[in-house]
Amino acid sequence: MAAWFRSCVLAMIASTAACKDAPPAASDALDIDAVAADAAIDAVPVDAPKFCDNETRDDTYTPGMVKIGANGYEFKLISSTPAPPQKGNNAWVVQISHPGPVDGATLSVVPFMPDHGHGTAVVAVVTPTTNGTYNLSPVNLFMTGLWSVRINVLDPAAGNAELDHAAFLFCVSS
Ligand SMILES: [Cu+2]
Repeated sequence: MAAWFRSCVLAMIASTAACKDAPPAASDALDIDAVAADAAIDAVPVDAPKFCDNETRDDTYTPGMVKIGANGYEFKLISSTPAPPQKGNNAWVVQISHPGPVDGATLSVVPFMPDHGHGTAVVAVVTPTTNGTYNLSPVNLFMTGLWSVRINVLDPAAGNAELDHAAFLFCVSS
């Protein structure tokens, strides 16, 4: 959001200045908490608790985040849609490298809730693109809570024996 619009909203909340086309002076917004302003803009209650607020075991989603498997494969989460991952179906793009991009890999995707001891019946379809990149969809996180999404690189020449794996940990509130 444009800074001037944010400042404009802040000014409206504060009722300290008329909201004009021009950006208001910064002093108009000095007493307004930025979090409260964001919440007001999004029409979300400021202090609405989220299930994941106190979760500390999860990863912080960042586009391009990397996990290295025990056998040296690199798993890069290029993107998640939506981002960060949310409850329900997500579409992921991952890049596998070892050390260069690995095309033609056989991947499997295993979402699992460690606190509940279950996964999902919805199987992610793996669609290779180029440069070691694969589309995984849907990554089904159907329940609120902590999910481990394990990505396995398998060797079809050896009965799909696992070559390496990595897990991304995300908590979904809604
Ligand atoms: Cu569960």
